[in-house]
Amino acid sequence: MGSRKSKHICSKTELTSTEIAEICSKTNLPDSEVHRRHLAFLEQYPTGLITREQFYDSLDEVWPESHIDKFASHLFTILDQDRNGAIDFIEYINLTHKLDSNNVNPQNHDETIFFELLFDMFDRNHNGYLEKRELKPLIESIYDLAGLSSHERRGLNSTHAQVKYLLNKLDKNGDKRLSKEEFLSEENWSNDERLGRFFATYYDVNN
Ligand SMILES: [Ca+2]
Ligand SMILES: [Ca+2]
Ligand SMILES: [Ca+2]
Repeated sequence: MGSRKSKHICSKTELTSTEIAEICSKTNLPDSEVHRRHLAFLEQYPTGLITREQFYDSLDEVWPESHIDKFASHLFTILDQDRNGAIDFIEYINLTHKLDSNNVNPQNHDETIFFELLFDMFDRNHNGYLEKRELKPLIESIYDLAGLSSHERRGLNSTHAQVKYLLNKLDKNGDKRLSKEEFLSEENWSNDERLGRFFATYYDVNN
């Protein structure tokens, strides 16, 4: 992981009318609501940008007992779509709106949207599949969030064993990678005690 410092810190406090129109069309929010959320965003982030450091701090507040660095780094990477080292309002609202509209909250156990987010976070080459090398950091991040010690990451719980198990259980068409459909299939998860336990690891952190 790179440094926590953002590369270019300037500011972005104004939205152009084109940007507002784009946000409205993407989120289906009326422009009055976009303005309201933008003002609230600026109140919290007066430069109009969330730096990497601020972002990590905000996750630290959500998961105070966890090692969030790797997870935060993955999440930051998918949010910072223009790769300028900071999250602006447009990048921010794309995600928060999606989360709001599905009423997602780890506490609500609304698994689908969270799993979808996980999928997008770890499909690093954006080919629509989770390959073995992408599943490894996914599992490590969940372990980090759960604060698992290295001692607890052995044997059946080793990353290697867990990747093998995930693929074995979820890869229904046998192409050695997980499509979004395979990854999100509720049937695959709910009937499997070990998978259930693995993701309970994540939920335990939040309860
Ligand atoms: Ca950005
Ligand atoms: Ca991929
Ligand atoms: Ca597959």
